[in-house]
Amino acid sequence: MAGSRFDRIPTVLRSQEILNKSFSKVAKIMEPGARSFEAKVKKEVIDKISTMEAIITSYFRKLVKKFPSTDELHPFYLDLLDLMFDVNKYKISLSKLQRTSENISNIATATIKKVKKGKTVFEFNRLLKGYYGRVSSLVKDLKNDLIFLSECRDNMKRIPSIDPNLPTFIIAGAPNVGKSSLMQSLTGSDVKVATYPFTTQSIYIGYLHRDGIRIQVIDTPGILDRPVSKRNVIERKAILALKDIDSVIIFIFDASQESYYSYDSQEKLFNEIQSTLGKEMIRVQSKADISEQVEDVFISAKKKTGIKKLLSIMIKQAGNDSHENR
Ligand SMILES: Nc1nc2c(ncn2[C@@H]2O[C@H](COP(=O)(O)OP(=O)(O)OP(=O)(O)O)[C@@H](O)[C@H]2O)c(=O)[nH]1
Ligand SMILES: [Mg+2]
Repeated sequence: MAGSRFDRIPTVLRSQEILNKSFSKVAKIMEPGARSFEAKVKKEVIDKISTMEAIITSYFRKLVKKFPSTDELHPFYLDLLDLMFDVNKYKISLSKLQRTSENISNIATATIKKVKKGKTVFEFNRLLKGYYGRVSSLVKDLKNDLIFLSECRDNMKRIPSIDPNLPTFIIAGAPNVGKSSLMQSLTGSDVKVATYPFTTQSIYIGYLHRDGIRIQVIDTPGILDRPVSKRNVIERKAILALKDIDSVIIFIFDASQESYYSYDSQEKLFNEIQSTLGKEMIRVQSKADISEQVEDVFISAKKKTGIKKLLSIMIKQAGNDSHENR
């Protein structure tokens, strides 16, 4: 399976787990003897307050940092996330984590100040208890946000890792026309498999390097092989997210006897994909070894003919794209 670009998001603990973790750390704190019993307890209490603060705030800061901010996400990912969960709620939950983390720091600082001024063990313990109470309730207030973010993470990990900034070619065409065979000829073994959200399909993401350019090729079996209008709403939206990726479609026609689909119906699919995705399309005819030529670009993945011509078209296209991006 291909790693998702969201693989680095850490596990989201539950409120109670966060508290248990920090309480068990804090319980181990023991200061060596000091001038007096009061001085020893004072040191321990201060240590407990700042240790608890450090554990919890560093965890929340890590979450806030590792969950991608929606402002930085490419529209392709944002569109898919939007289908998976409430993106606004996601933003709010993350900012609550941020705010709680700041609150805990402030409370810790204020409490430590009071402890420093305090005199009696009774006072220290009362302040510590008060601090624990406030921190616990702040963390418990995040219960639903943490559960929600954990679900977001599970969903995000299922998104295939497509690099929207690379020159990209998406292979489309009716079933069995030779999409995967062409992919194999173009990219060799540098291919990752991923499931595409809301479809039962896998997509294959491959790379090739030519003239210092890295090119991404995506094979979409079962995704762009029948009219998008025949999909249910959510499947259609998931497929339409591909629109966000600046790409060119390599559309494969099969005119051989093997083909299950008439040339006419393949032409219809071509038009349908062109109008739904609104992308530039390269017409490629496959299985040259067993077909009569119809299209200009005529390849055989089996006999490795015509691939060079297609590659040069792709490289030219990719070169143009990277010029525009400069
Ligand atoms: N003779 C010949 N057969 C080919 C060629 N390319 C593919 N095939 C055959 O056509 C069949 C389908 O090839 P695939 O590459 O799996 O086609 P696909 O479009 O990926 O199929 P789906 O993913 O099922 O839609 C296989 O039996 C291939 O061996 C070719 O250039 N020449
Ligand atoms: Mg295939």
